[in-house]
Amino acid sequence: MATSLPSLAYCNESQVTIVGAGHVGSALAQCIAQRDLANVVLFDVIADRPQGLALDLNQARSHGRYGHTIRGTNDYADTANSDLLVITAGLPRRPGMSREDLLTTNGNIVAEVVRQSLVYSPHASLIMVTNPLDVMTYLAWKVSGLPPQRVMGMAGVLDSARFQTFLAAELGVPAGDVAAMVLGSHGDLMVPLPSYSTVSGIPVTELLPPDRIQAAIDRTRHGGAEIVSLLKQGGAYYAPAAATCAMVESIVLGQSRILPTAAYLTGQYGLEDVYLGVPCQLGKGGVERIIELAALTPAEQDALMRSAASVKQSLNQALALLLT
Ligand code: TXD
Repeated sequence: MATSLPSLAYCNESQVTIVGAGHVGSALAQCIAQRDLANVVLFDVIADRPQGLALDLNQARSHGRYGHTIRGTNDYADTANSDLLVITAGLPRRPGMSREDLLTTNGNIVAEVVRQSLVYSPHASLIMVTNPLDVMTYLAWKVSGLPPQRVMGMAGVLDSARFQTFLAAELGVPAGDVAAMVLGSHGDLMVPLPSYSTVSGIPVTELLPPDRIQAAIDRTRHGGAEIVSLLKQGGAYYAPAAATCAMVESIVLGQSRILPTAAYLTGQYGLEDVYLGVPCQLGKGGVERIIELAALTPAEQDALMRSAASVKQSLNQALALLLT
């Protein structure tokens, strides 16, 4: 049984289903609710958990002014007619585990939840969050049969936020003044771009010595693992939820923001048939435009190639494992 309270008449009627009411899923529901972006359905296989979270979130509403509904359910039928599906279902990393260790387990979960959710919401777009991100996004796209513009992955917004945080700390400036850019895969081979990262329009390469930029890059690369090892159980969820919420907002409100997104490449950056983090314009139709940065250095372009090669290798491994 789904829990429900009525929405207010002024609200836009977009519906976002979050599949996986775990740490990231529930924090994302809260973020969407607090920004009053859309009606939210929280789905999970654990009996009663999403219903309990939805009740809790509904009771938090009395202190805010948001009027969309938040429902929790274990029945896919209650997710019907969603405009956007956010998939966070799967297992998170435990200390010492790589994202690739999650390949088969999460591959099977992702394939199942994508198929099931699309039965009830065939017109939805899809944001993948489950790790290993770039591989799971490709898998979700394959299983979905949707045009690639409607299937994308969240990682670059989070990795850029981490880079932004560490650059701000190095510079002693508010993190909000830093605009940072990280491309490539979600993992150790991500590609932070200092020359495309700025503080009030000034490239950080003009503000920090190379060794301090490198320190921020290294910490960004291991930003997820640093939190996993501190928490001992599970991984980061507040920043991942906030990053996903920025993508949800741009799509649901048709903002057409440019956000680093795992998108399907068809020749951009010399790469094809792979999902990889690149700057994209996100709007009502999903990925509206993929932006090719014209001034990558040869080292950055090489790093992007290495990143893509590693994603393709994991993808082939995943497809082989899932098909046996
Ligand atoms: O940048 C990024 N993309 C990421 C990715 C940042 C943070 C977390 N990242 C990955 O998201 C992480 O490695 C995991 O693969 C997912 C979810 O992380 P979370 O921390 O939220 O994991 P939880 O708390 O274990 O929640 C997962 C939920 C849990 O409630 C399970 O019961 C549910 O997923 N689950 C399912 N729901 C629906 N259907 C099925 N089959 C299912 N299997 C598990």
